[in-house]
Formats: sequence, structure tokens, C-alpha cells
Amino acid sequence: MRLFAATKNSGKLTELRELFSAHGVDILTFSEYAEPEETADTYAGNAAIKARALHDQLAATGVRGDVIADDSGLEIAALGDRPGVYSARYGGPNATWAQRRASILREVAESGSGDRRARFVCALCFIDAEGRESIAEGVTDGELSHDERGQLGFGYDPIFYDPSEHATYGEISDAEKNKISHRAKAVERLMEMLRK
Ligand code: ITT
Repeated sequence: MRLFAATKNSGKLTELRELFSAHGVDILTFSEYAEPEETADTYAGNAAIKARALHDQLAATGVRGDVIADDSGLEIAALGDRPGVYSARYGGPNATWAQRRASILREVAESGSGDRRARFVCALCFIDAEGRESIAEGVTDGELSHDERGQLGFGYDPIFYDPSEHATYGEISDAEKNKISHRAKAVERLMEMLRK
């Protein structure tokens, strides 16, 4: 089986390739994929917007294929679950990832809250060649670290502390993260749904 992935995020793509390859699924990309605006206020809604956009763009070039899209985000309890679905845009479109991570740590410190709960959420939308849609979600609970730790992973990984690993996602290998992450759980659920 092969799936076209509707993503421009190389960190996600690497993880999706690894996670799906364990199920014998190859992940392909479409070089002309034009990202749609993510206008929904849920992860599932935005994943569906991205998957439908790629599905339509492939169809317009005569390619019939299954597609997958991932919408994910980091929710910080002390910030009322922000940035959430706006995780990719937090701090503005020109902020670097180091700036986004530093802003979150600063905002929580300035809030005076002692609540460090954080969670990663991932929604996957799969659309088959006939246009049938399936949605699967995965969540990982953890904590906002007190400072940035580790350089592995991507995005918010260095400030997401997983107590069961005694480490941030910036300090564990892709292989380790792929056993426990929100994305790994969503892929497992999706594959279960597709097998049925
Ligand atoms: P695509 O829409 O092209 O897939 P994106 O970066 O815009 O890529 P999202 O809209 O899903 O992706 O935004 C979620 C952001 O949250 C994203 O930019 C990531 O950097 C961050 N994020 C999601 N999953 C993450 C993970 O496993 N580790 C660290 N950060 C993550």
C-alpha cells in the first residue's frame, strides 16, 4: 500500500514514513502540493481540509491515490490549552522554532501558574481513492519542561517533558518517540480502522 502525505513539515514526514513503514505502507509526497488555508478550529477539521486539498490536486493531474494528512499541536494547561490548533502559527509566521519555544516558556513563567501539564494531540485524516474519509486521533500527556532540553525531533519537542521517559522529546531518538507519541497512537488507531 502507498499513501500520499499532505504535509510540508519534514519532521512530521520523517515520523510518518517510519510509523507507516512498520505496517508495510510507503509514504509518497506530491511535489506540486499547494497547502490550503487551515480554517477549522479542530485538529480533525484541519486534517480533513489538508487531505481533501491533496486528494483534489492529485485528481486534477489524473492521479488516483490514497492520501493522509496530519494536523497536530501542543496544548499547555496554564495557557488555557493554547497554542493548540494554532501551534504552527504561534508567535507569528516569521518566528523561529527557538523563539516559539522560548515564548511559551516565558508566557507560562509570567502567568505565575504552577500547572505544568502539557499534551500533544495528533489527528490523521485518510481518504481512499474513492473519496471515503477516516479520522483517527492520538494524545500524549506530559509536562512543559522548565527549560529547553535536547536537540532531537522537531518543533516543540525540546520543551515537552515525558515523565515516563524522564526526558523531553528533544532528548529521545525518533525510534523511541515513535513507540509512544501522539502521532504513533493515531497511526495505530488508523491502521486498526482500515483493517476492519
Ligand atoms: P503541515 O500542515 O504541512 O503538515 P505544519 O507544520 O503546518 O505542517 P500543523 O498545522 O499540524 O503542521 O501544526 C502543528 C505544529 O505543532 C507543527 O508546526 C509542529 O512543529 C508542532 N508539532 C506537531 N507535532 C509535533 C511533534 O510531534 N513534536 C513537536 N512539535 C510538533
